[in-house]
Amino acid sequence: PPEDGGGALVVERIAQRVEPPKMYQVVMLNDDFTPMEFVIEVLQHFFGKSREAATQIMLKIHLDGKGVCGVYSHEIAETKVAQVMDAANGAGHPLQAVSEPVE
Ligand code: NFA
Repeated sequence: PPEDGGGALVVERIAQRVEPPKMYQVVMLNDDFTPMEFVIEVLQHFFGKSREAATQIMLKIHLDGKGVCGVYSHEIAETKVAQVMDAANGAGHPLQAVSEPVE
């Protein structure tokens, strides 16, 4: 009969490295037409921001040209972008959002 090397129990140890999930930031772009109030409401509704935090982010986008609204897994980030674009489209505003990998 075949020998197993003498051990009744063979323990195999597998070293496994798991990468942290890649994260994506949702970035909103400034434009000259979307009302500030609309941007604040989008940030509160879809990104869970307080009125105060939403106002700061909106002003950052207004002054710098763009700003990060939040950081999420790929699927959630894509959903946020679609929600922003749908809301903006529905209201007739040109507001744009994109998602990009962090780092
Ligand atoms: N720049 C827009 C305005 O002056 C406000 C705005 C802020 C638009 C952030 C888009 C993003 N009405």
